[in-house]
Amino acid sequence: MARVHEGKLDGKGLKAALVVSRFNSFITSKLLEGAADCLLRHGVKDEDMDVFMVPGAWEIPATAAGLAGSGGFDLVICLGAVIRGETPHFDQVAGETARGIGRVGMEAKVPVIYGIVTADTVEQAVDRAGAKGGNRGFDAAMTGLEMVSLYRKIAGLGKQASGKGKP
Ligand code: INI
Repeated sequence: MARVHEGKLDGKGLKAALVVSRFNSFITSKLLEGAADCLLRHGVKDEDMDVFMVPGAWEIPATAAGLAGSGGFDLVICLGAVIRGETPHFDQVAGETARGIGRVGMEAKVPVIYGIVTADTVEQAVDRAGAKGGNRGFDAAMTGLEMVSLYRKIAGLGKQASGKGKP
């Protein structure tokens, strides 16, 4: 039987950085509430969460890169909202933000989580920020907790394979 490896949802002792855009703050403030709620419920201490506000989604990837490489955090959660109805250059902002966060995540040693709401209308965005469709911030934080745990398991397997860890 194959071995299955999965992360646990345990935030005890974790330090989390949350990068939050002020653009569409009526949405992003709800995403932040959802993410913080999730982290607190899973054992992350309030004093171990740091929130970094940026002007817009465009600024999120570079900020996340700095935080992920700082060595001060176990995970980085990116929260923003890009709404097509309000954004003539929706595709550029949404596309580059997604690509940027993805690239930062590939290069980082800690999980960098994509918690950006992209929506055609304000109503859709509101739905995804805690109204009808759940809260994308909460979901992003859950993903972050799981991935921290999985990365640690993978690192443990690596040490074991190279003979540096416990058998
Ligand atoms: N930033 C967002 O986070 N969401 C948007 O919908 C948005 N719109 O509509 O343009 C937006 N623009 C600002 C952008 O992210 C940068 O802050 C700005 O271009 C300065 O670099």
